[in-house]
Amino acid sequence: MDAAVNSFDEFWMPFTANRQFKKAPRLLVGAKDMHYTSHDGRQILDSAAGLWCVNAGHCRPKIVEAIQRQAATMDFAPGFQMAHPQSFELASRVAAMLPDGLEHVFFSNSGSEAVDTALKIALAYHRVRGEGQRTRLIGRERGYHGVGFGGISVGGIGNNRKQFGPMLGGVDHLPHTHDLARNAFSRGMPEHGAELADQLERILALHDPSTVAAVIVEPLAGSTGVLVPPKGYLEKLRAITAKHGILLIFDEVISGFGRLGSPFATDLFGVTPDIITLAKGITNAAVPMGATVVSPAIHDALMQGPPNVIELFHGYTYSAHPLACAAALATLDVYQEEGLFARAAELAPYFEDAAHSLRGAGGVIDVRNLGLVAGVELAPRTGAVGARAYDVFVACYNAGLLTRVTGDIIAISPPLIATRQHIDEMFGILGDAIAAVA
Ligand code: PXG
Ligand code: PLP
Repeated sequence: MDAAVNSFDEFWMPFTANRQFKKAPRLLVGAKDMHYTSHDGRQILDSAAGLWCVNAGHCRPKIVEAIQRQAATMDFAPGFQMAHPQSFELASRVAAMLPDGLEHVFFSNSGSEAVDTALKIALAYHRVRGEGQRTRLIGRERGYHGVGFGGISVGGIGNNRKQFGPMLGGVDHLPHTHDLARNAFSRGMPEHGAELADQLERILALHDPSTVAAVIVEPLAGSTGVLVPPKGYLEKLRAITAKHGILLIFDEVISGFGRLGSPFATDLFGVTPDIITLAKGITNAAVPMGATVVSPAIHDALMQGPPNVIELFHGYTYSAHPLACAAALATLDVYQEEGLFARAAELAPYFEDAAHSLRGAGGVIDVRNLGLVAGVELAPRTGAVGARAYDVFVACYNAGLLTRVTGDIIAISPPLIATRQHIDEMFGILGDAIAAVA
């Protein structure tokens, strides 16, 4: 396997300590099903589904062939005042998978773009209905909604915001729901914290509800380190937003496509938002794609005015790119044919037990889980937040396991094709690494 690199200087790596990485690079050069091949020829078990996105496992032939076929048939078709058939087919398939009330699909190329699209649609919707004073957006502390200016504005991760000035005006944030004192070592949804949703009423009273366009949350927060919603919390957010005519946006970029053992988090929690954002698993990550799915009320409100006038002045060169559509259609076939969402649900109890076997390991202050996602939180080293988990990540990688680390939390979210043996191996290597690193 040729993994020679002439120079590491020019490529500015995303969300990476570039200088540290380039001194001891970790390169991946191949992938198949549950494993990567590293540049030094090792098999690396993928407990992160890449970056929470390769839900059907790597290089699945059906998806590979669909992309190859599409690339040879029609590489690109303009999407403005033009279209290609697969874009309509995919939108119908995605809408059919989602609960009633989420029916119209706007395509983009990433979760960040799906989020910016959702925020823009929310503002446009209120304006077209004569409620243009609804301009405020409410996110949540520790929320991750990508890296666009809209996404970091409603996002709640300090490091992702501090370098970039004032961002969007008129944004406020709900408190996060992480509560180790009351909820540590919860299995599934934590008992405590539903009342945190009532903070929304406080924020609305401050700004007046009539100025607020939308509330956006991840139903299960992934990137910040796996925060499972407290029992009753999302229902409260839904009730409060509905009461005040405010749109509720669920960012399901991670929680969608089977990660929680249901098609989407909205199914599992039985709470239907007005807008949902998707990306990652929609194409099994084989081609970048994002999607924003809206209710008929939002769509229909914007389909007004003279029919020859563009209804929404928004779109990306690569919206509904033919290769992404081909990859997505094949991916949805694989999910369906192999029953992968049900498989995730079946595996979830075994996965939960395996994750919680780390309770009591040195420095582990919490294990939390839902579906096929788990977060293992370590006590930070004094004065060096994140250093301990980073060392665990490197130790795991050297022992043949890819994990994902944020702060002092290790996230495990394997492809949904994982076997019990893979799960044993994942938590075995992770437990050893935690013990070794200390
Ligand atoms: N919303 C949510 C909920 C996400 O998790 C995005 C939006 C942005 O998607 P794009 O495709 O623009 O990256 C995400 C992405 C991690 C990690 O392990 C998480 C994400 C991306 C990269 C790393 O913390 N989530
Ligand atoms: N910048 C320039 C100069 C462009 O011409 C375009 C698109 O035509 C863009 C940015 C936006 O690119 P995209 O549509 O791929 O987001």
